[in-house]
Amino acid sequence: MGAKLGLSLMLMFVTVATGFSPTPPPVTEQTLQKIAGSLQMYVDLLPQMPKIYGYSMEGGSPKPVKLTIGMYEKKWQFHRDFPATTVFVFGVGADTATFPGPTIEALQGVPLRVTWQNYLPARHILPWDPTITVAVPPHGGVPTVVHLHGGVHPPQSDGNPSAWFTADFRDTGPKWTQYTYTYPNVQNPGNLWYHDHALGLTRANLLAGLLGAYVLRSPSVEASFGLPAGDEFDRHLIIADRSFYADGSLYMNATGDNPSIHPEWQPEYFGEAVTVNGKAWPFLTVRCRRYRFRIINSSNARYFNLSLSNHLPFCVVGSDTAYLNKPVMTSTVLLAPAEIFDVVIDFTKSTTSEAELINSAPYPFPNGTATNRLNGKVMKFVIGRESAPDNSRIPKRLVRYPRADEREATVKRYITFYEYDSATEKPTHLYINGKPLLDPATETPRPGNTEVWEVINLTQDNHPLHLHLANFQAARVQQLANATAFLNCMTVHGDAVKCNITGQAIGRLLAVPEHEKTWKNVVKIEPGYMTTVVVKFKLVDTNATYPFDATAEPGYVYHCHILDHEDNEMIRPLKLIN
Ligand SMILES: *[C@@H]1O[C@H](CO)[C@@H](O)[C@H](O)[C@H]1NC(C)=O
Ligand SMILES: *[C@@H]1O[C@H](CO)[C@@H](O)[C@H](O)[C@H]1NC(C)=O
Ligand SMILES: *[C@@H]1O[C@H](CO)[C@@H](O)[C@H](O)[C@H]1NC(C)=O
Ligand SMILES: *[C@@H]1O[C@H](CO)[C@@H](O)[C@H](O)[C@H]1NC(C)=O
Ligand SMILES: *[C@@H]1O[C@H](CO)[C@@H](O)[C@H](O)[C@H]1NC(C)=O
Ligand SMILES: *[C@@H]1O[C@H](CO)[C@@H](O)[C@H](O)[C@H]1NC(C)=O
Ligand SMILES: *[C@@H]1O[C@H](CO)[C@@H](O)[C@H](O)[C@H]1NC(C)=O
Ligand SMILES: CC(=O)N[C@H]1CO[C@H](CO)[C@@H](O)[C@@H]1O
Ligand SMILES: [Cu+2]
Repeated sequence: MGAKLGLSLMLMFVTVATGFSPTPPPVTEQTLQKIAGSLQMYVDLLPQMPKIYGYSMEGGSPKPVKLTIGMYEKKWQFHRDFPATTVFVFGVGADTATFPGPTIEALQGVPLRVTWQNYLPARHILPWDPTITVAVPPHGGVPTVVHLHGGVHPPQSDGNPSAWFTADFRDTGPKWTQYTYTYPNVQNPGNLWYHDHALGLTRANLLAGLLGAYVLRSPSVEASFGLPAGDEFDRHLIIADRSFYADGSLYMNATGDNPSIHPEWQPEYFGEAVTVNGKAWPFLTVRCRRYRFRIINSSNARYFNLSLSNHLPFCVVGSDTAYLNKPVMTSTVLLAPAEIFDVVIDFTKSTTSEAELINSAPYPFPNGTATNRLNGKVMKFVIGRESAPDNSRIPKRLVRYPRADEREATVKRYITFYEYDSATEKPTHLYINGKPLLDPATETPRPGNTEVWEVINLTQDNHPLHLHLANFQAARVQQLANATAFLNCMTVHGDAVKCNITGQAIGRLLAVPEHEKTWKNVVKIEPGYMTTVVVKFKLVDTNATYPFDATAEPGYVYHCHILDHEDNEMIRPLKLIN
C-alpha cells in the first residue's frame, strides 16, 4: 500500500509540473442539459467525412500505398448555433482534419502502411487521472497510440496501450517499437474503425475526437450482393454522445466518484447531446429509395437502442467486421460502445415524409436512467416524395461463415468481470479475473486454435467485451442460479471451477439476436449471466492461420469497450504463443 501511495504522489507531482489538469468552472447537470436543450434539433446537415484511399489504382490495378495521418488540435463546429469546440482529431493535415476523422477505404488483399503522427499540444483539453495506471510522458504532451478496431494485423501494429508516443515521438511508452504500422487487410470484408488506445487515456482521447471509420472492401465477395453503393447511398453514421460548457468546450466531469482515491476518474461518461458524424442531432435529406448505413457507436459508455419513429425496419446485413449469413429484418438494434451494425433502410416503404432515429437505451445499460428528450434523439431523415432510381437490392444470402461451434474449441477459459467499490458504494476500479493490466498474461492462445471463453459478469452493468486480433461470437447466454453465492465463492477461491460454475450456469437462457450471429469484435456481456463465447484465432472466412507472427511482442490486449472501464482497468494482455 505504501509503495502504491508513493507512486501516486509522484505521478501527481508530474501532473502538476506539466500543468495537465485544468480546473473547470463549476457546472451542474442542469446547466449541461440547458445548453444542450437550447439547441434546435435537425438544423445541421449530416456531414460525410473525407475519404482516404488505402490503395492506388495507378496502372489500372490496385497497388499498396503508405499514408501519413496526423492528430491535430483544432476547432470544430458541432452545431449551427453553438460556439466552436476545441477537439483533437485525425486528418491528413490540420485544415482537413475532422471530427470523426477521415474514412479510410481499404481493399482486401492490398496491405496498407500508415505513419500516425502526433501534432497535439503540451496540455490535454480534458481532465484525466494521474492515480490510475496511465501514460505520463516525462516531457509533457498528449500520449497517443492508434488501434485499428477489428483489424487482423501483427502485434507491433496493434496500438498496444504501452506503445504510446507524444508529438514528434519525443517520448515513447515502454512497448513502443515502430513509427509505421502495417495493416495486411487479409481478413474478410467489413467495417472497422481506428481510435486512440493510450494507457489510461483512451476515454479522454476518444472523447476529444481521436476516432474514425475504416472500411475493408472485397469486390469479389461483395459485388454480387447489389447492396446500395457509392458515396451518396452507402454512408457511415458515427454516433457519439458529448456534453459541453456554454463556451463550446467539451465537458467531462473532473471530480471523481471517489475523489480521495481517484480525484478525477468517473466510471461512465454520458453526454447530453447526441452527435452523428460530428454534428449534434443532424438531419439528412434522403431520396425515396434504399440506403446503406454503417452505424458505429463511438460513445464512451452509452448504449443505443435504435429505432425509427415511423417504424421502418432496419435490414441488418452485417455486424462489426463480418456480414451476416443472410439479411435480418428488425425494428430495433442495440449498439454497445464500439459495436457496429451495417443496415439497409428502404425509404420507399415510409408512410411519412420524415423519420427520426431514436434511442431508448437506459444508461447505464440495462437498468439505469431512462432516456430523455435530448439523448433519446439521434438524427432525422427527411424523405423525398418522388421515387428515385434504385438498382440496388437486398440479396437472399450474404456470406456463409461457419456457425459458432463450441465443439471445435480445444481450450476453455473462464473470464470474470469484477467491480470494486469504495465504502460509499461507488466504483473505484474494475478488473478482469481480479488482475490489473500489467500483471503477466494469463490468456495465451495458440494461433490457429478455436477457444471457448466463458465470460461471467459479476457487476450490475452490461459490458461490451472486445478482443484484439480474434473474431468471436456468443454461442450461449445463460443466467447464474445465484450470482451472489457465486461471487462470494469467487471472492474466497478465485476459481470458477472450484465455485461450481457448471452447477451455477443453469438459469434462464437468453437468445442471441439473429442479427448478432456472425463473427464479431464486440459481444455484449449481460450482468448475472455466463456468456459462452467461441473465439477464433485464425481467419474466419478461410480458416487460414495469420500470415504474420502473431506471437511477437508486445502482444495484444482484450478489454471492456466502455472506455472509462478500460482505462481503470478492465483490460488484460492477450499474448499468443506457439
Ligand atoms: C461530477 O461528479 C461528482 C462526483 O460524482 C458529482 O458530485 C457531481 O455532481 C458531478 N457533476 C455533474 C455536473 O454532474
Ligand atoms: C455505444 O457504446 C457505448 C459503450 O461503448 C454503449 O454504452 C452505447 O449504448 C452504445 N450506443 C449505441 C448506439 O450502440
Ligand atoms: C429496445 O427498444 C424496444 C422498443 O423500442 C424494446 O422493445 C426492446 O426490448 C429494447 N431492447 C433492449 C435490448 O432493451
Ligand atoms: C434489471 O431489471 C430487471 C427487470 O426489472 C431485473 O430482472 C434485473 O435483475 C435487473 N438487473 C440488474 C443487474 O439489476
Ligand atoms: C444466494 O446465495 C446467498 C449467499 O450464499 C444466499 O444468502 C441466498 O439466500 C441465495 N439466494 C437464493 C435465491 O438461493
Ligand atoms: C453445484 O451446483 C448445483 C446447482 O446449484 C448443485 O446441485 C451441485 O450440488 C453443486 N455441486 C457442488 C460440487 O457443489
Ligand atoms: C473452416 O472450418 C469450419 C469448422 O471446422 C468448417 O465448417 C468450414 O467449412 C471451414 N471453412 C473452410 C473454407 O475451409
Ligand atoms: C442480473 C444480475 O444477476 N446481476 C448481478 C451481477 O452481479 C452482481 C454482484 O456483483 C449482483 O449484485 C447483480 O445482481
Ligand atoms: Cu465495462
